[in-house]
Amino acid sequence: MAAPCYLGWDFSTQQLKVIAIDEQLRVIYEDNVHFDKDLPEFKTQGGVYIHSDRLTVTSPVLMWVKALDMILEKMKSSGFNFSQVRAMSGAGQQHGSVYWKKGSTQILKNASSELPLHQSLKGCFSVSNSPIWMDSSTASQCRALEKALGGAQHLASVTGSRAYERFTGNQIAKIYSQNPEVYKQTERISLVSSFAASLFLGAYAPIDYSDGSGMNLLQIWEKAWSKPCLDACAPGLEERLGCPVPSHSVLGPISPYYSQRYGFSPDCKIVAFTGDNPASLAGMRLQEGDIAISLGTSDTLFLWIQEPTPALEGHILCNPVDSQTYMALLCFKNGSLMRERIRDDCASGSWDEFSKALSSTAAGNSGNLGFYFDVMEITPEAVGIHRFNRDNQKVSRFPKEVEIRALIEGQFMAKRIHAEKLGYKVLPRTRILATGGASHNKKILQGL
Ligand code: 5FX
Repeated sequence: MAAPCYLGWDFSTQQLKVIAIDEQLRVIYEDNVHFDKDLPEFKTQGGVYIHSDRLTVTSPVLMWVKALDMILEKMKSSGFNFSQVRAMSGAGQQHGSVYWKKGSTQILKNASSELPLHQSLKGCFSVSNSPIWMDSSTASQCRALEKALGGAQHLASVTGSRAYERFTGNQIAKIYSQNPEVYKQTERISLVSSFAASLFLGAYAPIDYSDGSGMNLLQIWEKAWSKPCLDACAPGLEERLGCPVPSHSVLGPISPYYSQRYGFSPDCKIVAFTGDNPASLAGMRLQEGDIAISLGTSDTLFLWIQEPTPALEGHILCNPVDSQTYMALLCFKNGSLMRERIRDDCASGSWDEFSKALSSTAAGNSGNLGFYFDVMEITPEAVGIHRFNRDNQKVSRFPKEVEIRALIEGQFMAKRIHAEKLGYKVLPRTRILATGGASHNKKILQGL
């Protein structure tokens, strides 16, 4: 009998990825389908459509289904042995939503193994372009939700976050208010993660607590939908969302479609899918007290937290590994783009020179401090460059090496301060795990 293995899927913004691991957690197979490159017929850029208002951002839901067909065919032709897969789970970009038309559950269940899945499912979606996390077109729905809940802080205390434009409740409210007919035809609303799990399950998969915390709809303490939030967004929403479940729930066996078409064992188990950030927390094996920092285009910081205090900045999500605890998530837009800009202005575009400047200045930067936001920041909502000298006076410029240290120290102090506002306490055993492009720079890591 073939050695058991486990599949992990990642339905992310730009691509669909899959890995297979064996029982020693060794990666034995990896593949991906890049939406722009491999599915050019959908004409996405970076996997998305940015609409003419510059605020609305969507992705075609059938592109995700077709990507799954394509990656499974690639695995098949490379000789991957599907029968050895014991279980699978996965991650999806957070906040995005999928709208299933009335009657789709039957089509999902009875899809013919003679056809690729996207052909069977092509009539299943009442909204063909799914709103995703990059969307910021729901400002009025956000204000209405905060008002209905008695203010931003109260909404944060209930759901873990004040109203955010990308959060799914506000997206659903927009669809309902702009197109009540479409909403009426919708029998189920999935997150990208639970939508992906549904494709494998051949039935609507429940939303998990962690990804469900990114909707402005779930009471993170009780782990049940908040009635006032649901009512503020759209009528009849509870029945369209189904009951949320712990993120590690085993949902059931794989749909017969996959056994017939690809040779999966009918016993292969589908474990609930979750959001990409909660999945990273699980994958990096974070423990209480640890902080993970992903230094990418934007910087994301997430931590395991026991006693969170939801605030007006940042998000508290249910912890995907341990339903009794929480994770804090902070998103900073001015990450690598800002570091690269200062590197270009102050270090002739060279990371070496940038690192040398950090070495030549002392921690604390002799009291000089700066905040650097080229684009409107998420945490905090602020823009512009603000420099202060040791006497706390605003100044218009710093010497180059002072500027470089001010940027790095400012970015990392902000992460700590915002994390502490959410209830995080730095402990002697705190580990900081860094990932993403800029984590290769040792001098930047020393700034941590
Ligand atoms: C988190 O709140 C986000 O919006 C992003 O990190 C998405 O999850 C990216 F997929």
